[in-house]
Amino acid sequence: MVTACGKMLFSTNNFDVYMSKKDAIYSKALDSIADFSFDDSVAKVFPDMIQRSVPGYSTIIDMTGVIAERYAQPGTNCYDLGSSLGASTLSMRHRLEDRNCHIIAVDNSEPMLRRCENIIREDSATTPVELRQADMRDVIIENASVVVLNFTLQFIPPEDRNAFLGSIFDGMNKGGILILSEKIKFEDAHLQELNTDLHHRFKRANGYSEMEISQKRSAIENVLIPETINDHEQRLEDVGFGGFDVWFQCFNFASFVAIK
Ligand code: GEK
Repeated sequence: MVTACGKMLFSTNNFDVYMSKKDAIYSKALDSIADFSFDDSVAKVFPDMIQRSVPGYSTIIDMTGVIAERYAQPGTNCYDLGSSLGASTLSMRHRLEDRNCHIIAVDNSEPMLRRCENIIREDSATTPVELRQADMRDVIIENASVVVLNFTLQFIPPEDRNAFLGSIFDGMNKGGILILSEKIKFEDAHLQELNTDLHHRFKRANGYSEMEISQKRSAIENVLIPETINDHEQRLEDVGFGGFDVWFQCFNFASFVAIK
C-alpha cells in the first residue's frame, strides 16, 4: 500500500486500490467532539491516519509477516483480529504461500471490511483469506498457529480482556504465537508525561496540528483504554502463555510476542 505521498504501507502489488486520502478529520474546530468510531470517514483515510499516528507501525506490520512465517504451522488457521483494511493479513499472506494455511480476518466495522475486501481481491498472493464481520470476542478461535491483535485489544473493555485472551489461548495449537501490539501507559508519572509528549511530537512532525492532536485525543480517550506493559504481561502469564516478550517499543507503543 502507498499513501498519497508515496510511502509504502502494505507489501502488495496493486498500488491504485491502496491510495489513501489524507486524514483531515480533526483539522477544523468542532463544537462538540463525539467518541471516535471506525466509520466510513475513518476507513477512507485509515492508512494515512495510522501511519502518521503510530510510531513503528510499518515495522510492526512488516514483522508480523516475518514472525508468522516462522510460526505458522501447515494446515492451520492464522487470525487477524481487528484487521481494519488488512495490513497484517496481507503481510502474513505474502509470506505464507504454499503452507496450506487459512487466514481469518475479523473486524466489526462494515466500512473497514468492505474496503478490506477490495484490497484483498486486488492482491496477487494466493493464501486463502476469509473476512468476517463480527465482534472479535464472539469468534471461536480454533486450530490456530498465529493470532494477531495489532492495536485492537485496546478497544475491548478492560473487564473483558482476560476472558478474551483466555479464549484465544484455548484455540491455539501448542507452539503457536500471539502477536499483540498496543498503545501503552506508564505507572511512573514522569515517564507517562515524557512518552505522551514524544508521541505528540511524532504526530506534529507528521503534519498534524496541535488542534488535530487535541481533538483526536478527546475523541479517543473513552474508547481506547491503554494498559501498562506489566498489565499485559501479567494477563499473558495468567491465561497460560509459556513465554512472552516485548519485541518492539517506540514511546507509548509496544508489541509483544507470546508463545503457547
Ligand atoms: C492494522 N490491525 O492495520 N471486534 C472486531 N473489531 C473491532 C472491535 C471488536 N470488538 N473493536 C474494534 N475493532 C489493524 C489496525 S485499528 C487500530 C487496527 C487503530 C476494530 C476496529 O473496527 C478497527 O478496524 C480496528 O479494530 C482497530 O494493523 O485504529 O488504532
